[in-house]
Amino acid sequence: MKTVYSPLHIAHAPKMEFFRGRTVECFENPERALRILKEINKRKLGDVIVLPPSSQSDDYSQLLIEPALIEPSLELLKLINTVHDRDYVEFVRTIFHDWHREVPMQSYALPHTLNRLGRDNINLDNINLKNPYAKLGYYSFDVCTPITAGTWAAAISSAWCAVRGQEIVREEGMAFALCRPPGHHAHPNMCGGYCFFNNAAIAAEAFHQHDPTALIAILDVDYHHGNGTQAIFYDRKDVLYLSIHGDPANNYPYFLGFSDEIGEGDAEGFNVNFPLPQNTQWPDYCRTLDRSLDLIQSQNPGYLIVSLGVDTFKDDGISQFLLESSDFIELGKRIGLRKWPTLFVMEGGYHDQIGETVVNVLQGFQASFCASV
Ligand code: SP5
Ligand code: ZN
Repeated sequence: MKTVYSPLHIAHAPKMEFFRGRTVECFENPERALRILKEINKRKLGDVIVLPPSSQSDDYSQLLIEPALIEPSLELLKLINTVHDRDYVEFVRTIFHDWHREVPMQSYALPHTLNRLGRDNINLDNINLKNPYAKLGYYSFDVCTPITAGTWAAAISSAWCAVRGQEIVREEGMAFALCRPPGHHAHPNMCGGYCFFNNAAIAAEAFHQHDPTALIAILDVDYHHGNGTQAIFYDRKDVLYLSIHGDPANNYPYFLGFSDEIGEGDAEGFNVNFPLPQNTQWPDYCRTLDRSLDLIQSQNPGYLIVSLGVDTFKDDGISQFLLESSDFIELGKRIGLRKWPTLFVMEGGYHDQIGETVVNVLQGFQASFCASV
């Protein structure tokens, strides 16, 4: 299986996030993607396609010093704009610059006041979006998603990996987009959960543009509910979203991911949540996985996108499922058995075996996907 990767993710490396009321080092760090890349090469998963940083320049070192220089191609920007509001995209592009003028000593921007006041009948004309604190609070839904000078460059190249992966899936039936930062928590107009652009949703829109009649299924196996992906496709019956995750009653993101969220209007039934209790092990997980795959099968999908988080691993730093490393091989195999053209999009996973567990999924998939029946 081919991997799509961009080294520009390294430009996004914030120092701190809030955890249990304290500041700690970010769980979501460049090391994660570097570990996965290393394991892909070690186990010879397949070619790694390294995206050039931009249409203007091939010089990574300069872009890492001056990451704001990166400009997405018009094609990529258009795709991002099908999922995200234009003013939000502009916010991601410019907020660090605004913040830096206000707080020059602080290397990352974080909101302190979130947009909760008068939420539904707010008079937008009164809000001063030129104020960086107002702007940060307006476009964020949590305070664990710091923005740095390199965040825009990294977020753009992460989305690009997903779009390029999507092209490979249409040609070859499978691909792995090694996206970083992750995407599934990002809403049309809000960042959160370490996510800025919803890479899986952007890939889904790209599939849709090339093949408007095909049903696209998104199976989200990250430990956390993909609130962003759910929100983006909640009224769409051409995109079936299913998520298996830690019960939001006691887990991030707390306010979405319950089983009675089923989609709206004629898209009822096209959003499916499977919240599972903490300490869930493979036998229960696997039953839910097979149920999800059967549900997808019943809709005869044209493409599958897997939002691949491996924070379901037993030693993950922020999660409470108990999957073993070998369970990830089985997870991949069960998906591959279905033989749908499949794009894997990297999401979460915060432990030392992130490389091993990710490649286990991908090699498991490949083994059953390529096996003749
Ligand atoms: C992409 C992704 O996996 N994002 C996850 C964002 C989670 N951020 C908040 C983490 C809060 C963890 N709560 C820990 C409870 C410990 N018992
Ligand atoms: Zn997660």
